[in-house]
Parts: sequence; structure tokens; C-alpha cells
Amino acid sequence: MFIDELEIFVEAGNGGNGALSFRREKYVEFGGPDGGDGGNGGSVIVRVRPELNTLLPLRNRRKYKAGHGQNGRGSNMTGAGGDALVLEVPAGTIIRDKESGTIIGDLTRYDSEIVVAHGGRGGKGNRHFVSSTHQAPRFAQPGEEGETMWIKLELKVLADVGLVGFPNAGKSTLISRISAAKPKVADYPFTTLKPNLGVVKATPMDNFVVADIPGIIEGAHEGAGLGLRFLKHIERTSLLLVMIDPADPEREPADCYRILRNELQSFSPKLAEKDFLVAFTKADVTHDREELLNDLKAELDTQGIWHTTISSVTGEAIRELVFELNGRVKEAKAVMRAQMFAAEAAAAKEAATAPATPEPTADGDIDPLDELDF
Ligand SMILES: Nc1nc2c(ncn2[C@@H]2O[C@H](COP(=O)(O)OP(=O)(O)OP(=O)(O)O)[C@@H](O)[C@H]2O)c(=O)[nH]1
Ligand SMILES: [Mg+2]
Repeated sequence: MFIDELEIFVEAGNGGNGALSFRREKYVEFGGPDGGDGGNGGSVIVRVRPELNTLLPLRNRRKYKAGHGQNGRGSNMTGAGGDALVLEVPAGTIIRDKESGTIIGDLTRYDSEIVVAHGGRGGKGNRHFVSSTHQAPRFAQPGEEGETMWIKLELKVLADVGLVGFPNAGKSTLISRISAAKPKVADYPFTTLKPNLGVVKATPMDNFVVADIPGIIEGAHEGAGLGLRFLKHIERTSLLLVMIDPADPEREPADCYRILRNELQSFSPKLAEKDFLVAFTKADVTHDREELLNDLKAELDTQGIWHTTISSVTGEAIRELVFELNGRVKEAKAVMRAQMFAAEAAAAKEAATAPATPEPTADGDIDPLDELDF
């Protein structure tokens, strides 16, 4: 099942308490305090697992808890640290603080992870509190509580090219032709009910990812059909491929185009501003309808929009389409990389000119708990 939104409660482990203990051995003078430190609480970590493409595995539970740190013990023994809890999610998962809506993390890389709740620090044992005036401290520090919070996970799949079209336009057939993905294909609308991703090997050096999403219909932005819920999955693509079936019995190609553009615009003006190409589909059976396309093609030409007529059955113009998509994806990636480097360079420059912040003094924030006995 495809799940792309989820709310869960995460609870990091508490730190163990520091121990209050004195070394007492019969013939040893100056035994002294020997209370070990508490172990740190385990943190809750969200990590990308590249093979996943849904949040489904996390749906069974609402609460996720990491392990507590153990208390320190005498003879300077430090308590064991609590086990961290790792929640695995697909790449493209955005994590928000449920209450404020603030984004805590956006895991776009296949090796990314983020700590969503930090484990509490273990308390320090009494041996840390010896001073010239205080040789036998009868207190130790309690462990800190682990962080807790409600988080909202939202998956926006990561792809380079998003396919947009009415149901039955031939989106899934195209993705199965140009990639190893094998989505369900059928001659009825809404065959595709969840996004499918396919990796297209454009050249021996280049590949790009295509997202096939469920068909859009007029009024989708008001909830008609499957609504526009799935459009968020193409929000992060660099390019859209608008697919139009010239033989669609329900509407003329020009209407298809106009409605699709409107629905994209209604969902998000940002989506409508994306670079896009147009593919007229099913060329093997729609050649007799070429004339119907003349006006629309002329309009696209005046707007400088690249278009082609393809057949996923015979393979007509598929190679040219893949070539064009690949070129534009590469261009978009180069721009993105340049922007990333520029942002990193600006951040590095700022960090170099910022005044140094003083190091916090060790033990400055200790909050000893008097007479804590174990
Ligand atoms: N003749 C011919 N038929 C095609 C071509 N591409 C797709 N079809 C047929 O068109 C029908 C719909 O194709 P799909 O790929 O399932 O369409 P879709 O756009 O994914 O549809 P939804 O998932 O319902 O939105 C199927 O019967 C396909 O076999 C083509 O190039 N030529
Ligand atoms: Mg489909």
C-alpha cells in the first residue's frame, strides 16, 4: 500500500543518573568518591532506506521510543548508553514538527539521516564534584530527560521528470517502455493509483528518474477523480512531460492541454511554472487525427514549447523524446549544482567573517541533585 503522510510520536531515551558512591576498602586510605556517570539516552533517528518507496512500514505504531541510558555505578562504572531507534523512510521524506509545521529535515539524499529527538545526557557521578573545599561530595547529577515530540512525515517522491496527463493517456505504457518499471497498464481510467518511479538509462553515462502519477481530470483541484493529491509528487521534478492522447473520446487535444495547464496552475503556480514538454501519444493509431493537432502544435510552436508525437507500442520518436528529456534534466541539474555551490560558498564566507563564539565552559551547566543515593 502507498502511504505518503503519517504522524507519529517520537520519544528519545532519558540519560541515566550519575552515581553517588565512595570507594571504601579496608586498608586503602583516602577512598574518595567513585560514582560513575549515567549512560546517555538513545536518540530517535530518521534515516533514508533507498529501497523503500512508501511510509507504510511506520504505520503500525503511533509511538516510537529509544532506549534509556543506565545509571552509573560505583567503582567509576559508567552506565550503558540507551539504544538509538532508527526509523527508515524513503528518499524524499520531509519531516515536520507537527505542532508548528516547521520543517526539521528534508531527506533528499540516499544516504541522509537526521536526529529527530535527542537522547538525554547521562548525569555525572559524584567523583566529578570534588573540589578543594568539597572532598566528599554527597551529590551526583541526575540524567537529562530525552526529547519527545509529534512529527509529521510527508513523502514527496524524488524524480527528474513528472508525467502529467488525463487517465488513459499512455503514461504508464511510456514508463514501462523507457525504464525497467512495470506499472499496471489497462484501457480503463485510473489504472495507476499510486506514483511509480522508473530509471531511464538515457546514455551509458546518464540516467534520470521518471515519475508516473495517477491521471488528472478537470476539477481535480476541487477533489474530482483522485484529486490533485498526487501532484505533490511531481513538485520536486525539474521537468514535466504533458501527455495528450489525440484520440481521447472525451475531449479535443486543445482542451486536454488547456485543462491540464489550468489544473496544474490551480494546484500550485510553482508547478505551472516548471519547464515542460508535450508528447502526443499513441501515434500508431492516431495518425488519421494529425489534422486535429495542427492548431495546438502551432500554438505550442509560437510559445516555444517543444513537442513530439510518440508511440510507446512501435517505439516511434521515443529515442528522440528520451534524448530531449535527458538534455534538459542535465541542464537543470547543472543549474541546481551551481546554485548549491554558490550557497555553500556564501555560507562559508559568512562563517569565516563571523566573530568566534566563546567555547562553553565544561560542567558549566551542571545541576547537581543533593544527596542522591543509590
Ligand atoms: N496503440 C497504442 N496504445 C497505447 C499506447 N500507449 C498506451 N496505449 C494504451 O492505452 C491504454 C491506457 O494506457 P496506460 O499506460 O495505462 O495509461 P495511463 O495514462 O497510465 O492511464 P491511468 O493510469 O489510468 O491514468 C492502454 O490500453 C494502453 O495499452 C500506444 O502508444 N499505442
Ligand atoms: Mg497509468
